[in-house]
Amino acid sequence: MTDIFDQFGINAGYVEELHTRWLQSPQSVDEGWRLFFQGRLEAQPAAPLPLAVQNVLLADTTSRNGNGWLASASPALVAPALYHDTVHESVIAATELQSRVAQLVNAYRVRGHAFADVDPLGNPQQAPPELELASFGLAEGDLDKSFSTAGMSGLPERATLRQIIAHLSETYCSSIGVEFTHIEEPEPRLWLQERMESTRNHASLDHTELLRILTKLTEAEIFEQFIHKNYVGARRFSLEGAESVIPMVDLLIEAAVQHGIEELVIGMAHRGRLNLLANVLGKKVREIFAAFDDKRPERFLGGGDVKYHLGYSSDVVTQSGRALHLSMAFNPSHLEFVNPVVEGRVRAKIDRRKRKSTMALLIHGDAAFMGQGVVPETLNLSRLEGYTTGGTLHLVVNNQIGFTTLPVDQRSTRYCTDVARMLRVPVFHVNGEDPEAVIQVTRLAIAFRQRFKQDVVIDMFCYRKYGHNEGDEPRFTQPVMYALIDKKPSVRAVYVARLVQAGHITREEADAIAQERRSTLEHALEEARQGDFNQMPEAMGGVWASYRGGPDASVPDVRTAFPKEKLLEAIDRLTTIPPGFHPNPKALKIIEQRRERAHAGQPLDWGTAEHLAFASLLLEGHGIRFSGQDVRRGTFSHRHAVLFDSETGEPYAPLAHLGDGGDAQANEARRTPVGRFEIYDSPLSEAGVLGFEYGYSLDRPDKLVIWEAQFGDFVNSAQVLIDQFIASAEDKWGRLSGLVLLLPHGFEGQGPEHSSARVERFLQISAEDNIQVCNLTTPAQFFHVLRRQVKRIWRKPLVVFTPKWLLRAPEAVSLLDELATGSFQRVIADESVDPAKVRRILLCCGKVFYDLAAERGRRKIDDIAIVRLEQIYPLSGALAKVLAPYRAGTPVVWVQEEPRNMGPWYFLNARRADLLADRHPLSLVSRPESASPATGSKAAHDLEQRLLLDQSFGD
Ligand SMILES: Cc1ncc(C[n+]2csc(CCOP(=O)(O)OP(=O)(O)O)c2C)c(N)n1
Ligand SMILES: [Mg+2]
Repeated sequence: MTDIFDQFGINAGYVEELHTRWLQSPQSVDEGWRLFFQGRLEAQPAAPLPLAVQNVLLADTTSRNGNGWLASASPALVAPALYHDTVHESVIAATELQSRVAQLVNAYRVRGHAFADVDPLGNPQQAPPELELASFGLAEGDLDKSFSTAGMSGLPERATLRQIIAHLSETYCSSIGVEFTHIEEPEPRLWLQERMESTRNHASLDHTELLRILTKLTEAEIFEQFIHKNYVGARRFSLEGAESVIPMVDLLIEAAVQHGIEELVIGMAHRGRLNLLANVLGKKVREIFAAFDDKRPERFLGGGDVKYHLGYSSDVVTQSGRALHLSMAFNPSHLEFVNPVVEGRVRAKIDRRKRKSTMALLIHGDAAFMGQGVVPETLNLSRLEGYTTGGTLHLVVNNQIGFTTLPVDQRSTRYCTDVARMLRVPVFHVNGEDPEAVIQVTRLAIAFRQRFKQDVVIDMFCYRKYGHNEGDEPRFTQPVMYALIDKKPSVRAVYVARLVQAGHITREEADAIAQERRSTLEHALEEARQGDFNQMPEAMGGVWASYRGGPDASVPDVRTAFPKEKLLEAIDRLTTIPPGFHPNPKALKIIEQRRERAHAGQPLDWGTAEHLAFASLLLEGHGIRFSGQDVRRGTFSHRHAVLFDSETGEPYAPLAHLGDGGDAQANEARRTPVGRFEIYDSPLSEAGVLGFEYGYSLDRPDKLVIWEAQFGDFVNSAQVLIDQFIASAEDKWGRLSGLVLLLPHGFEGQGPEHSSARVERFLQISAEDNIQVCNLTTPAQFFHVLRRQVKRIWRKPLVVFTPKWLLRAPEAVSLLDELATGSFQRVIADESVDPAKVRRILLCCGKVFYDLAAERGRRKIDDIAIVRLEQIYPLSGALAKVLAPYRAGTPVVWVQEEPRNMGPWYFLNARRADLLADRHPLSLVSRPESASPATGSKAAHDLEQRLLLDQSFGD
């Protein structure tokens, strides 16, 4: 049949699909198609289509056969063609009419959402010209003619056009508008279509379920009203106008459990957060009220967070009796940045517990979802091997306004969710004033996610009863919108009226539910006023129970050496290539050299030390997860953690095979299983990927989790993650992370953008021992610092400014013995000079050490010491100890390559007394102040470098 399909051009795939259907059941396709497949009809050019129909066709032709519109058009349209010859004229006429109906059916599927009644503030639905009969060459007179309903669900085999339209209109144009015909694969598209058409997109709900929706709506409304009355003018970011969120998430929990989900991680912003915490997660209301009362300032001096950013977790017992663990992620004000963090957490939970199923629920605002770049960065992770979490459920609380900004000024797209169309997943637009429709899309969404493991988006249209917060006046900017909102009865009131009218409940019953809720809140308020409930977030338990935060000095350092024979054994394994694998010869040479040098006792480079740090941790049972742009090979070609077969392109990661083969007895004898090694080249995203890895580290303190920037400067694309999460999470939320950031840094004449990872910024946010900041000079130090990060029970993010040319510099090397002994040195003393003779101490970190050492050698100087500050933060007594042998008063000169206003200078100078124990004067050698980190001229760079050295050694 190939030739026959080919004549349909871009629709060939679709016709093939129809043919398969016809083979299975001839009646399942239109008569025209039956005749065609029987060979009794030929496809020929058709008359031009009415303009509106062509528009519909154009509206969704995103894929070869992904066009829902065409899904039941007859050959006449698909070719496009008309039929004649062997069949009678009247069959042609009937076929043609049927095909026009088919066009109409598909127009509803493709475009119905544009005319759905989803906006509680909107005008009544207009008759859409695109869906009018005339657009399809149909007329009033055809309404009562009978047509085949093949390909539709929920109707008898034949129905009148009138019935068909009523069915479609209810399914696609009432309180739910669905975008789904852009999904490319036929299976999910048809799956959804069948489910929606067979139910006319209505949830079937029994009396108990209706009452539950009402109860949840009531709880939502009364909660807001109660706070409004008792805490006048206080910010709570009311959910009023969007109360359906509460029954929605409540139902989601029930449905999730039925689908076998055991844990839900929720990321959301301010709007309605307190309401959800109280009415879904079961946070004690008295604690929320106590936070409004804010009576214990002494507990929060300089720390903690506002109440609507706090996280929470609980076990909720569902109606089925099964429990679901719910975690609401701590969240900064910066909208949407919590998304990748939640995804990373979910991935970590999935990785940790294998069989158990965890899902992310991200609740967004309409303005933020469309406006923030981290949204597509996160969406883009959803189907990537290293980052997928099996599908996220997105709920956009679309109150049709930002702070004061309306959609017309917010976006160039039709919907605030259009950014999610890039994933080709279903987007449900739903009227938030119709809670039952919200329930219907929620059920569809979770069933879809479970079945197809993809993201799903619910765009819940609603409104915002007050201003951005309760003290804000929305009528300055939206007088007309708010005149409309002021007149609206509440979502609950609308629902009560509907239930009463349908005879499901009486008004008295509805009032009783509200009254009961009010009394509960009254009681909680009394409790709050009598007890002591305004607490800092709870200390961490569970997987975090054996780890510590707090001051550096409160947790001992650890030995990080690893036995030499085991290192040699590891390097042998790492350099053993499986039979039949053809590595790139250059890469092979690099890794073979690693083995040879290690065995010969020759110095090892950075890449080797890194591999050995990883291997040693894996052998001790620790997992490693490493991601960033091009990290598998390494931007500077120094890593080669993954080799690629020269013939097949297949990857092979030796570190992931450390436990393979070998002596079976030895493997057996090994008490701890070898840890899992994962390394992923990430998308070209900083905020999204760093957020993901940070989130991952929150749930896997046992693992070494690393993110590497391509060049260090790119880290500022993820500044929000650094300021709002990595640096401050312990202070605000009591949450720890052992994440490692590797940031290539160093002035090598490559220009303004490839020199500086902005050391100064990290140091500015260094306080309370919140992070560790290191700029190292040897591979051994790198080995030990990576191992320390896992072996020590102290969990703090570690920022390592990593080298570029030092990766290959013959002087920046370490012996295997240095890995097999000792531990990380925060400061490296200068043992090459006699302290008694020293007249000046140069203090530095990172690469400039080698420039200084070389210059000192050239000048044959023996009375200037060079001391390396390997860990710049937290500062410790280590420097004072190293300086102790020098005479008090010996000048210390901080030498940095960075301009004066960058690098560690300002930070260190401000702490000079502590740093030098008041024994030495401190001065600076650096590049002059500069607005950009480095020059674009290599020659100018060299000149500057020379001046730096002259100043360091000159008198
Ligand atoms: C990144 C960022 N920029 C600006 C703000 C300030 N801000 C807080 S809420 C808000 C409006 C958000 O609108 P939307 O996303 O629609 O949520 P809504 O408040 O309407 O629920 C703005 C601009 C912020 N929190 N985060
Ligand atoms: Mg909004």
